[in-house]
Amino acid sequence: STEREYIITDKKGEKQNVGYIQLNRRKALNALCDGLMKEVATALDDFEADKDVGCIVLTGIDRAFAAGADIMEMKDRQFSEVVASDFLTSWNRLADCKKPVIAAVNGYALGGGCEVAMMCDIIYAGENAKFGQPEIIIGTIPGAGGTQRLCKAIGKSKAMEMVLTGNMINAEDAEKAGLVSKVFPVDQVVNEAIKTAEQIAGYSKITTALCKEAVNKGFEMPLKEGLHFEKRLFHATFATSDRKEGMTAFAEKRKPNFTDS
Ligand code: CO8
Repeated sequence: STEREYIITDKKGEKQNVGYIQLNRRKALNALCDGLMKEVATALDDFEADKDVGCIVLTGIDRAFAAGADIMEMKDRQFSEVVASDFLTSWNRLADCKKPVIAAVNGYALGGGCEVAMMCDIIYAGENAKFGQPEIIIGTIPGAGGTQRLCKAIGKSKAMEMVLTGNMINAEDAEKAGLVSKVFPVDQVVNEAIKTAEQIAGYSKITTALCKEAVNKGFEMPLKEGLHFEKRLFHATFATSDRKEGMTAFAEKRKPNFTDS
């Protein structure tokens, strides 16, 4: 594994086909400072370029996935500065990742931490996880999806309650609301995420990328357009060898041998 200043990266799974990123800024409960997000972006670049990696797991430490944007770094900034530098827009690197990303969340996922989890494709949570958008408490509002992705994930009333009160919800409620797909004991979340990631990484990487793109586009399009886009991507799979191989293998009652082409 490679230890950088704020993160640890590694490759996991029996076939070493899972990219692993651990946020590791323990002293500040993984507050997402500029340096940390830059390291995450670099790690994503590396894993996207790595032909063996088929899925990525993003996790934190037991106490915190991430306690938000770095308040110390933000507190003295002015409007003119944040606008001119398009402050925190680089975080979109995660949402734009073509390979599937699973967030394995233990402890606090607050503010930007909750938003980073929501930029991932699947969220697994440990029993101690706490999700919240507490920006209102410090005089600002969510700026990376907390008023948008959260609403789409759990509906308006629950999302409004969270962003207007700043109150946290626990893992069980997050699962009930549909924010996370599964809850596990704290010491098992990462392994479970890696297991699912290995399963996903076993499929054709072209197909998983198209599948992810179809789901995500649906959030941005009217249903009719989304269905059209989906249909075209479905048609596009017929231009791949992996589609032919997958269906042929089924007919021949054998395992497919995908070549990502
Ligand atoms: N930023 C910087 N430092 C932090 C942060 C943070 N978000 N959260 C915790 N820390 C630091 C603390 O300052 C403390 O440092 P030190 O030991 O040097 O005093 C250390 O981490 C441990 O924290 P606590 O002592 O507070 O630990 P507790 O167990 O008492 O409390 C909490 C844990 C509840 C998580 C508490 O730390 C807390 O409330 N943190 C702030 C949570 C928060 O408000 N997050 C939202 C930040 S705003 C945001 O994310 C806006 C996103 C906008 C994105 C826009 C993108 C375009």
